[in-house]
Amino acid sequence: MGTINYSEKIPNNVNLSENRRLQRALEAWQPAYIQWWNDLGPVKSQTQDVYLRTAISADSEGWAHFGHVKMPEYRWGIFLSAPEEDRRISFGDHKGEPVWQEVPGEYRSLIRRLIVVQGDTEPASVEQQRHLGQTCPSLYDLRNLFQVNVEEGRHLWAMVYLLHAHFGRDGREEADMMLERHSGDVDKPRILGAFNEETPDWLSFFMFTFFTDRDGKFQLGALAESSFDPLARTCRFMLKEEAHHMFVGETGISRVVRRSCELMNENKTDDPRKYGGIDLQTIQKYINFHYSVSLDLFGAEISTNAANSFTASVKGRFNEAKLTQDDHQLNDSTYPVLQAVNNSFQFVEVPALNAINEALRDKYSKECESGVERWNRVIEKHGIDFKLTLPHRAFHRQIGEFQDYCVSPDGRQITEKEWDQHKNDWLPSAEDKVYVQSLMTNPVYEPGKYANWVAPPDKTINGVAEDFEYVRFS
Ligand code: BYC
Ligand code: FE
Ligand code: FE
Repeated sequence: MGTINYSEKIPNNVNLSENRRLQRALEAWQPAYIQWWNDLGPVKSQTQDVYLRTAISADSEGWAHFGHVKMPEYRWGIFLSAPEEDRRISFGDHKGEPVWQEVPGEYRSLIRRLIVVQGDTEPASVEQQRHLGQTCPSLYDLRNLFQVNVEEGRHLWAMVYLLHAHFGRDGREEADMMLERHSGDVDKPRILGAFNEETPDWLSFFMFTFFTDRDGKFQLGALAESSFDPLARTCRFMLKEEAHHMFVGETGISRVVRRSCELMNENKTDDPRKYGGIDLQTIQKYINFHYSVSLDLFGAEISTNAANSFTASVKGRFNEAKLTQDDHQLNDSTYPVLQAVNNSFQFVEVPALNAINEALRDKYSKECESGVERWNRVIEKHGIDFKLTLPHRAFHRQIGEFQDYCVSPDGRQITEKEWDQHKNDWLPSAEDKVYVQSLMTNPVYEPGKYANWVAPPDKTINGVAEDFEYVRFS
């Protein structure tokens, strides 16, 4: 199962050559994908030779191989985690039954919709990040950007494989549409809000990989519990790659914070902007923005869609099979959901089935919280009196319970007038964005060198030397 066959046109570990029809259909989609990558993937990456990690086996050991790869020669493929023997459904109406190798007719459109939404985010993020290579703060960062981009491209392959293999003609049509919708397109936008926002600078990129890729982790974790086994196995493999994306975000922000603190201390100032750094207040505003748009990605707090997916045994909770606190059907349990009540917010117990999205969001928020604490330790270590925080969960929301409320970062319901007066104190203003981008007008291509606004990483990739040439230009 483990080894991936790279001698085929489409590398895979699903015995693609034994299913000629499917193989031909995917080989017909492949040129459209490559065309999309050339048109909307990383700009001017065609001549670059990048030190990338490539999957060689889907086993837990040895699935990654490091080496320089010419970007146009990168091989995207189809990799599923090994099947679990006699895997049983762990939740919902079908609990206890064997998992499904084919899609049950009654759940066809439900499952297809989830796969399409998941798949749509992957190429969207590549589109959002396509210009960043030209302003990279180092070769190390450039390499990480490309690593993330090629893997998101592969995640699209993962979903397209499922559509082609299990959904016939409408699956093929959905696969084609993945390359027709584009991030920020007025006529054919990407499906979910955050994926139509811009990622115009590296601070945004680090925020995106910390906050938005982490939504990916939790959504994939819920889909990895699915009774539709091919979906579960695909998501399990994707999750292994996700860890690195979030690492890029967490360490990226940490390095920006550290550099800002260094500039403040070296120059005895509380305004690192004077010395080409990013002030902690601006970092806070970026956190406020990216956290709030990422919270929206979990859907409405109270959702019958989510209840239906759970009851149908199609989308579970995070780590569903390992949860021990209930019967995995949630018929009688309740869950506290924050709601707007009389000018304030209060927790209200609602049927747990309807609060599946909110429960996932809560787990997500906890993890974000730990990241913020780690950044605060960096600030503390420099003896600076400043704390980064996550904004209140009702702040700046476009989806769900709070979408019609104006809320301050500390969770007060305010008037629209007050919101307008303060929004530039809470979210990145046009000036902040111009400033951040002004730091990043030129790329840093010299091995071992870093832009002034960001500290070098603590560790190199795969233990290489500090002045390693992660990217070569030809
Ligand atoms: N923007 O009942 P509700 C990743 C729609 S990220 C726009 O709450 P549900 C990645 C919703 O579609 C992970 N629309 O919905 C990260 C629904 O529309 P319909 C991506 C939104 O189904 C970085 C309606 O509002 N994967 O992998 O409970 C880089 C009613 O809402 C939004 C997934 O999301 C929004 N933010 O929950 C690369 C997993 N939120 O159907 C990659 C698959 C909601 O009534 N998707 N709506 O027309 C799902 O599980 C669900 O679709 C959602 C929504 C959790 C997103
Ligand atoms: Fe992804
Ligand atoms: Fe990701």
